[in-house]
Amino acid sequence: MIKIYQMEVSPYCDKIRRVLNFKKQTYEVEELSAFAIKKVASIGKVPALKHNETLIQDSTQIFYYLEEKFPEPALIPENLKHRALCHFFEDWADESLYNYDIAIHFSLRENESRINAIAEHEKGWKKKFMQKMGPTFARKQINAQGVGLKPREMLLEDIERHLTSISDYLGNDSDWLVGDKITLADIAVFVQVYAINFAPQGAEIINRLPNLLSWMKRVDQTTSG
Ligand SMILES: N[C@@H](CCC(=O)N[C@@H](CS)C(=O)NCC(=O)O)C(=O)O
Repeated sequence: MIKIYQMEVSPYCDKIRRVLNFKKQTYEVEELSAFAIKKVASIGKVPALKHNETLIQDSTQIFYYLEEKFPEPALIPENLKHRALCHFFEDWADESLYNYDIAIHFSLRENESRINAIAEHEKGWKKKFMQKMGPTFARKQINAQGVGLKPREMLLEDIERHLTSISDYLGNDSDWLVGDKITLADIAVFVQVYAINFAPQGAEIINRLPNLLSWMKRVDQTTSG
């Protein structure tokens, strides 16, 4: 039995759901209150995944565990250079792009109602607390990381540069980021771009990039449950 402990809105949880969908594995999800994550996951982050009696934390660790347990269809290329590129894409998506998802929603204060996607899973005072304080906590996180300190214009320029780079890298002749099959790289990058697309400024950029748009549709169709 596979169970994902998640917050639905988290791109890292989306990543793991999509990996399992692609591998045709059935799973349960348990939505965690932000206040309860530590009780399940010692590192204090979701996703965590339980497979039989084994608990794994961190989406990268979870991914490699799943790739080993359920090797077909593979999401890691055989070619070593492709494998390395896949790793670089995943790490860039997880460690860089993610911060732009948080920044576009919470540095740009007109988008901070995005917090409701998290708060709707809380009850009573926790819901009110999350609605009121969630944006402040998110800003604290990206300010400490650095992206949150960038002025609005610089932030949007950065995001445009990142998204345009994905689009240009794909060109109009590549279906996938690495090699000729879907890999972890596509899923890891897609979930972050998908999250950025919820902000109107992100959607406005994405909608100007036809190669990116058609790739997003392809990844979504291939990995939806
Ligand atoms: N490197 C981790 C990052 C996971 C992560 O940052 N998860 C966020 C949700 S998107 C989280 O659990 N935040 C809760 C918190 O920081 O309290 C992974 O790949 O799983």
